[in-house]
Amino acid sequence: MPAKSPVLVDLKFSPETVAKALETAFADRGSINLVDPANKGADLRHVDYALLWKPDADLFDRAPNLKVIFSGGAGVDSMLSIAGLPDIPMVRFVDRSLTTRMSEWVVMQCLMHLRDVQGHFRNQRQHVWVPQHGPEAADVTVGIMGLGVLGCDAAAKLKIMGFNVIGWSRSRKEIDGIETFDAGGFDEFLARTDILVGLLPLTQETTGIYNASLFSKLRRHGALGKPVFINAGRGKSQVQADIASAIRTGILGGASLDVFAVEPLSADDPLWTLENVIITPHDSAVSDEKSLMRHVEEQIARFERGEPLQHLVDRGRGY
Ligand code: NDP
Ligand code: OXD
Repeated sequence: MPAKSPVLVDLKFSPETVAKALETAFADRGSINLVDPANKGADLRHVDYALLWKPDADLFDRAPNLKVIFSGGAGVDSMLSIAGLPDIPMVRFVDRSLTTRMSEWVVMQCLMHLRDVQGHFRNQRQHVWVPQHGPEAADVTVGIMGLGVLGCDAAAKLKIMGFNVIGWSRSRKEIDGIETFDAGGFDEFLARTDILVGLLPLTQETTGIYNASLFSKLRRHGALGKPVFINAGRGKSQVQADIASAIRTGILGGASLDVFAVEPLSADDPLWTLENVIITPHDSAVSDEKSLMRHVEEQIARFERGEPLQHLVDRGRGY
């Protein structure tokens, strides 16, 4: 039997992190850790499978015989924009742990705004005692844009916390206990939303979708007084100047942002210091490297058994 081709791994983790995860992965075929400077010039012509996150543009010239590409992340916008990307199947990362972490972040942000945690922090710093009597979750409607793997899980967990949850996606979804909308119902969806949660992939259609016009259509005078914007999808889907301006003018009462058009967010960006804006450094749901390797092993095993790959990227749709 011919030897199995090693898996090429080029991720944006440190060489040590990748080496550690590879210690227990791909035992039957081996791997090439391209993050390790010692392997920079490795011969990649015989490689069938590559696990990648934002690789160098010449990688596909160096590895011309790839059969499947595995994305190191759930979002594939940066992978799809690489020049010379071969026309072979691409599998994105779908994982229980990543999904769980994202839902933790989304639920936490919704609760932070519901219970005005920022206001309590301000009072605490000034040693002032101001009990608040805000609304309960059931008085607040969370509208989720993107009802995919992450949006659906977040919706279910927000429901458990008592929020009224509605959702919007390209194709209309049937989800128990959650009212759903498609493109035709966009304005109605926005008009009902107190807290908007963005869990969309970045595509041509979703670039700049979170903008001043959208913010102005969110429900005003709901239980929170002013609407709140939360985004953990992709930064280029939001117009950051519009977020800053909407916060300053009171169109938005707050925001939680995990993703930015340019990352890291520049130290002098006004978003850092705006009242009621919570910033996290794109760590709402970091891919766990061991889970990532396990997921690739499972998909390669399926592929080699002749079974269909799961979580395939649709290049036409862009996600
Ligand atoms: P999925 O592909 O499972 O879901 C995407 C959802 O977005 C689908 O419901 C899809 O609609 C909807 N959608 C896409 N385009 C449009 C559009 N033009 N109009 C309306 N709805 C649209 O993705 P995931 O849930 O797994 O992940 C979502 C995104 O989250 C990723 O692409 C990534 O950018 C981001 N992410 C961020 C992380 C972070 O750490 N901040 C971590 C992981 C992911 P339909 O169902 O009809 O196809
Ligand atoms: C992803 C991410 O897409 O971490 O997985 O942003």
